[in-house]
Amino acid sequence: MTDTDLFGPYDIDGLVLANRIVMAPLTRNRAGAGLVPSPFAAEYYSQRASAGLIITEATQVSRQAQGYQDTPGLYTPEQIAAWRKVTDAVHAKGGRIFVQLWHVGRVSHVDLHDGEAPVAPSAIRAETKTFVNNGFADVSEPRALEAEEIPGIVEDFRKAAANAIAAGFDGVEVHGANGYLLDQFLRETANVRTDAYGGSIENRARLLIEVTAAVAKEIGAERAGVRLSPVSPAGGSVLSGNEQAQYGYVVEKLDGLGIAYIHVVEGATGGPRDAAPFDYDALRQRFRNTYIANNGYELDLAKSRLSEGKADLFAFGHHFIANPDLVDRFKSGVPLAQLNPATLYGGGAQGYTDYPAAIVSADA
Ligand code: 8OZ
Repeated sequence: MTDTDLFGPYDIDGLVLANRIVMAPLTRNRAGAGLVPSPFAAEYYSQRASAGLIITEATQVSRQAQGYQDTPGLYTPEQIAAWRKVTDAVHAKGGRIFVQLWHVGRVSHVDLHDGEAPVAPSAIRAETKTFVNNGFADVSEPRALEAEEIPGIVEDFRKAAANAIAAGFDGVEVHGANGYLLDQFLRETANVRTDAYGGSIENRARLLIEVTAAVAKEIGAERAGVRLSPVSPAGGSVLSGNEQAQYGYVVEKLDGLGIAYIHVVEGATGGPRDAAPFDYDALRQRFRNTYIANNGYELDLAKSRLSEGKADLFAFGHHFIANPDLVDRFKSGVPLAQLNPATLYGGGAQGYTDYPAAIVSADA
């Protein structure tokens, strides 16, 4: 579309979004028994349905994929049924919603896996913490995945993508960012494999590309996106200096798959945008479809980057927590509310569905 208004519609391969503002995926640790999305999730997401696109909190593709307590899954009939309530509520308000699918890999804890080690490309522990047993703990020592286990991981993503469609989602975002399994495979500092999944730029990208290809084949490339965070230290990621080449290759391959979008965390996730030098424009140039920009955006920066043609859509994370009506506030200039950090992770409705919309008069 040639329209470059942040508040105007945007068409991703036939899926029309009401505007170019995206709700970024946000982990809130409120899943219930059986890791079904919380009973409040339908209300929470539908309150935010005026976003052009909602991307859900990261959602496990399997039991092995879990790394934090009370994060939801999409691999059981109960989880599919509970997510259906969420997608119905969002669609009833005219919104669009993709589910973000993840496998955490080494960012996990033995207590979430009956005492067994989390899995990773290589047996290298991440320097990071997870939320487990109602507190923060160092992540556990992982074990390296056997080559024979890798097709099973691809299959878990494929099945979860099929489940996403059964649950009424408009599409799927593959979580390839923030130090989780697919990101771990991309980095020399986490992946020292000597098989087809390590040792070169092409080999390190293989799992992400295989997963994305399987998802795209299952649900249609036009319904699949991928999130990347080339230079973020999130999840204990350690940079090697070859990120520009590694991610350039990844994006070229994703372009070849014809997927709907890449969603790029620019800089350190939730931190400085200039955490490390990186040419994001070079990624945008290599990808013909939609580029979603994320991290540290405010309204002015989004408007200027849009007018410069640097991105198509802009994902806002923490602003959407305390401002369910973020799009209206941006349009009308109503000041943004600040979130309460104490209610970010875990708990119930408080700090989740009780942030009010600002009352904006019809002619504002
Ligand atoms: C914050 C807390 C736990 C998980 C990510 C899924 O960084 C997350 C996450 C964020 O992508």
